[in-house]
Amino acid sequence: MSKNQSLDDSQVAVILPAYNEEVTIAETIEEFHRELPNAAIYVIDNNSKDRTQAIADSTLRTLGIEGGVIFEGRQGKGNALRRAFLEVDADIYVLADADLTYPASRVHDLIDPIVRNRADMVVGDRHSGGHYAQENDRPLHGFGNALVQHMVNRFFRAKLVDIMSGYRVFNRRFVKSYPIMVEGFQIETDMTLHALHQRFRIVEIPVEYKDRPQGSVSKLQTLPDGARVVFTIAQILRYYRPLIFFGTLGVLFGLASLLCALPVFDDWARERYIHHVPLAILASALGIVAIMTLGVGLILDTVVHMERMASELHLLNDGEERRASRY
Ligand SMILES: Nc1nc2c(ncn2[C@@H]2O[C@H](COP(=O)(O)OP(=O)(O)O)[C@@H](O)[C@H]2O)c(=O)[nH]1
Ligand SMILES: [Mg+2]
Repeated sequence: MSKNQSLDDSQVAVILPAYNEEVTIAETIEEFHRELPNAAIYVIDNNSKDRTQAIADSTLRTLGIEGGVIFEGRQGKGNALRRAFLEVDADIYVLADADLTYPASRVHDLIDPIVRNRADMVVGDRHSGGHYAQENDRPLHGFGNALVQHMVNRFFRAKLVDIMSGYRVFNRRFVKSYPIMVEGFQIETDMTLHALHQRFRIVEIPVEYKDRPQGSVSKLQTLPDGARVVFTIAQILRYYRPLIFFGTLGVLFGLASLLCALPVFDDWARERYIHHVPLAILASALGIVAIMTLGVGLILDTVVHMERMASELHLLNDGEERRASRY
C-alpha cells in the first residue's frame, strides 16, 4: 500500500462535542485552527442552553473554517459522536473536548502515528505525565479511572494507561467500522474496548492536561456516570467476553451447589441415608443452573467468535473504502 507520509491537513476533521461550552468553545476552535489551518472543524451541539451554538457558528465563519455546527437532538456525548462519525467524511479524525483541557498544540504528535500507519487510534494520555493527578480535583474520578483501567488491561491483556481520555485521533478505517451503541460518557471506554476487541492498533501519547478554566463546568456527574462506567464494563464482559462473564456466574452457582451438597454427602457417608432432602434438591437445582450458565457462556463465546470473523472479513473486503482513503 502506498502511504503518503506527510500530512495534508485538509484531510483532517476536528470533532468537538460541545454541550453548554460558551466560555471555551471559541478559543478551542481558534487553537485547533492555528495548529491545523486547513482542517475542517465540526462542533456537535446537543441542545446547549447557552450561546455555544451561536458562538461556534460565528467563530467558524469568521475564520473561514470548513465544517460547521452539527445539531444532534439526542442528548449525550456518545450520541453526538455517532452523529459526527455518520456525517463527517475525512481521512483523519481528531476528537477533543471543547473545554480547553487538552493541548491543541500536541495534535501533530497525535496525528503522526496515523500518518505513518502505525496506529488506528491514538490516545492523548493524561496520566503518564502526572498532569491528571495534579489538575483533577475529584478523587472519585481518579479511583474510577484506575478501576476501569485495571479491569480492561486484565481482561484484554493490554497495557493501556488512559482508557477514558477524550483526546484522540482516528484513521478512517477505525471510524467507519465502529458501531457506536452507547449514548453518554461511556463512549471513551467503549471506543477503547472496541479497538482492543477488533485488534486495532492503539498508541498512547502522553499529553499535558489542565483543569477547566474558571466559570466552565464539567458535564460529567461523578456518581451516575461512574456507575454507568462500571455497568458498561459488566456489559462489555457480557458481550465481548461471555465465557468469563457466564463462566464466573456458573462457577459461583457450582460452588453454591457443592456447599448445599456437603451435608447431603455427609449423611450418605455416615448412614447410607439422606436426612437433608430439601438441601439435596436445592443442590441439584443449583448444579443444573451452573451447568446451564456455563453452556450459555460457551454458546455465546462461539457467537462472538463468529461475529469477529464476520467483521474481520468486512475489514478485508472494504476495498472501496480503502481506495477512497489515504490513511
Ligand atoms: N454534544 C455533546 N457534547 C457533550 C455532552 N456532554 C458533554 N459534552 C462535551 O464533551 C466534552 C467532555 O465533557 P466534559 O464535561 O469536559 O467531561 P470531562 O472532561 O470528563 O470532565 C466537552 O466538550 C463537553 O462539552 C452532550 O450531551 N452532548
Ligand atoms: Mg473535559
